[in-house]
Amino acid sequence: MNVIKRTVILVCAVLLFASAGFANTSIIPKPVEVKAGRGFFELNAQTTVICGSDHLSVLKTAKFLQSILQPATGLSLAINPPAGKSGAGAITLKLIAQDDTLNAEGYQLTVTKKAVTIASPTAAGLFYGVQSLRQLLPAEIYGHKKAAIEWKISCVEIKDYPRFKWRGMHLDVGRYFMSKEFVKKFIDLIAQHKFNRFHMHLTDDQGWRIEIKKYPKLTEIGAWRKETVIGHVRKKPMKFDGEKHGGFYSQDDVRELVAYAAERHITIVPEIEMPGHSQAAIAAYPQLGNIDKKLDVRTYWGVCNNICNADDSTISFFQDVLTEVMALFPSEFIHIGGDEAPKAQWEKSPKAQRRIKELGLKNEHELQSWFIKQMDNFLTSKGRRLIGWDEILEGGLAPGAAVMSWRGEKGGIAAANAGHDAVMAPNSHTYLDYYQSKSKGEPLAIGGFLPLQKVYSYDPVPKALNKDKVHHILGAQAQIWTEYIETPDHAEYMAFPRTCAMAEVVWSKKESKDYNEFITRLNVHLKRLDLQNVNYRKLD
Ligand code: TNX
Repeated sequence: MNVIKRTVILVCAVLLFASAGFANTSIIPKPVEVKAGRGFFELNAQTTVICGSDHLSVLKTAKFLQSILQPATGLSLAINPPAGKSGAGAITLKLIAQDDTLNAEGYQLTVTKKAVTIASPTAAGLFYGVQSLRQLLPAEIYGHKKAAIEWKISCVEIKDYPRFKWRGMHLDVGRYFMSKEFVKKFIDLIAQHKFNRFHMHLTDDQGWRIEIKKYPKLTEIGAWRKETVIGHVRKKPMKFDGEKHGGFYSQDDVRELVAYAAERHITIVPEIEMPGHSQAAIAAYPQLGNIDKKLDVRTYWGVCNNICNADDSTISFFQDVLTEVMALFPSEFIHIGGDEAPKAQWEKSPKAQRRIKELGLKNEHELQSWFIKQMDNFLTSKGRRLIGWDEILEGGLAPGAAVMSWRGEKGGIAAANAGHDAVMAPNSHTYLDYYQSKSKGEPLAIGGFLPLQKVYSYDPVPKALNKDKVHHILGAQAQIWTEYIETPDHAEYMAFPRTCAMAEVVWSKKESKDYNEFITRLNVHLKRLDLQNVNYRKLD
């Protein structure tokens, strides 16, 4: 068949499909199964939400649905109205038994002319069904103001469930503090994309961002730096802006964010860096360091030699910090960083060398590994699990530890082969601080090149991994490091639309991924982001 004939047939097929009243859906991440029906359900003042009343979590999802439909439609849908007043035009949320065809976070969404039904074994699944339902409505549903349009939902049958359990987005609030309001907006956006982990990088050389009651100087001193380097650190001599930068989340702020995320079925995974990336902590409490010189909160970027010592008092210090962290964050996994801790100061420190001998260790890598093991034992004894960047493999992995593989896939593969869980976060495919295009107009970035299509192409299961170890790959995560990202607008620019691609990496079936088709849906989806004032990067 020649190209012209093929094109004509395709166009006819599309027209036929459209004229028969079947709708195209543009849901991101792409659902497992979508069967388009005929006709539509209309949302109007008579529409009600039915959810039973036995389960608080289901009622909460119903209220969430009501709240997201209200601004644009102007309707406040009645939830569980008195008998007799319901029935026609209802959206029903219901819990069902889990079966083999639907994993715990899966859902079924059925839209007929008369009713909408979302069914799932869990409240999380119902929530994802609600997010899909929202995407079936006209994009205007995402607007903050009332829009005078007909709220039609095309009839459809969707069966959907995620590919991975860990669907993560990370945000570095250490380099630049990000306001609670922006963090909430970010949580909202990632929830719309069905992510379920939000990794908050809370501490770094340039700032400590979480109030710790036992050690108030961490935020009194550690949350503020006197100035920040201007431009790329590679450009020498470095210039500074002379302006104070900083901020932190009080424990009340943290509780508010954790609850906000939980309502959206997102677990916040807190990260407290140790023993490296800790200069802000050392500036606040100099006894944590290795050298006599007084240190400031760091004012420029890059791997830093000033790491913490491995004294018992330092171990206790971080365990105290983790105690407060665990009281605030219910997450099973607590991230202890562990990356980029150069060993130069330990090599020179008589105390560190004595420690290595005392403990019968071979070298400084084993000392770091010993340090991390103290945290692993501690977290495990409290019923939590440790996760750290792949450097925690060096010098031996702590027994319960999970690995976040950032320097490519090697760390994840090694961890899985050793029977540990891993989250894939390779800088090659998931570092959203890298340039997204080679065009001259891009804002200054740390470096690298990670276009949308490359993010989309990522498969979190490494090809080199044996089948019997695949279950150790919990999922994957995209990172937003903020050395060169000072404002929410800029963070959104780097995050979107690459986060939309990442959503399909961790949710959608590998076999169903098709970049061109994704772009077609993305073009619809971007309107949703527009209406939420997301400063995404426009497609080329
Ligand atoms: C490496 S990824 C780091 C971060 C930087 C990032 C910049 C990791 C565990 N460490 O401290 O912000 O590169 O891309």
